[in-house]
Amino acid sequence: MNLYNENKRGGGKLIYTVTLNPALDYTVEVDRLEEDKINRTVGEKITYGGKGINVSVILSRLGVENTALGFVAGFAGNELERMLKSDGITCDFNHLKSGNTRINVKVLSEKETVINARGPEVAESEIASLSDKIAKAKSGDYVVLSGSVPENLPNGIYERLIKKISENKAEFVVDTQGELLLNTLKYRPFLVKPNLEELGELFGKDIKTESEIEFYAKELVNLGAKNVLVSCGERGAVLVCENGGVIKMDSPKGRALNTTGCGDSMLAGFLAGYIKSNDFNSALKLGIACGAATAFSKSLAEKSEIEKVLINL
Ligand code: TA6
Repeated sequence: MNLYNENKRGGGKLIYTVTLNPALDYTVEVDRLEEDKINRTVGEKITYGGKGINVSVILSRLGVENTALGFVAGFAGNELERMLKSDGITCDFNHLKSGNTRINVKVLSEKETVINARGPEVAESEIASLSDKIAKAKSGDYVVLSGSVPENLPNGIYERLIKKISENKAEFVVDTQGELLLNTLKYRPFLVKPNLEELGELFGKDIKTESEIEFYAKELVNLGAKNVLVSCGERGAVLVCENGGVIKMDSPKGRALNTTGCGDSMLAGFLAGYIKSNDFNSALKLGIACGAATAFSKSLAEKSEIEKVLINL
């Protein structure tokens, strides 16, 4: 199945992902997590992480040429880059002079506990250098701004990068939360992808029903987003378009083994699908397939796993 135009150039469009605060994800499994106790693991793994990086990995596995940009630092940053390059991911990271790329911890037991670290300090000169790289994106290209930002960077950092992107008429996509996301809307992002919890947090609401999802997604369109993709885990996703169109798609049923990177996989699949077909329905279908395939896998889905899900959608 030709998931994606095998012509790597994707019709001449370039995609850059920007992960200002990437991570190594350290996932440990314990039978029953007990506080104030020594908990012994029954399983552990270290994977590359960070929202934009996960998008780059899935895009690459779909055969979509892209470059992963962002800040890496220290031994963790070097290892992150080594792991990505050994998996054939094209990276052009800025190596910071001090600090360490964060190591996020996920503890799997009867529940799932996630501890996301803050990340290294980033100097102004490094921001300028990254901004120059992003300036290469031209009309028809896409820049995906994804994830949290290191603590010392102002919440306006995304706006600063967006101004550079917009100068060259490239499109941009945002997957982050709170004020960081809201501040980008006036610049007309092609797509924003909050999950259900993030959408609710934006409006101080506990959003549950489909009509609430649709209502608040439309609020984001009214605030400037061209398209809003709300990822709803095993419930699937809702896409609200600037022309008023709404597309809802259920996620296929299956045994969920992993939640890390499902939203990032959905975003990557949607973008890959849209660039190939220029059609929101097929884009959403590929996005749903990627998100579900990652959920059904122990880590980010391989192309074969995505194909298996897609063929049954
Ligand atoms: O979406 C998955 C993931 O990228 C994990 O790899 C983990 O590193 C986390 O999200 C980072 O999210 P944050 O919002 O802190 O950038």
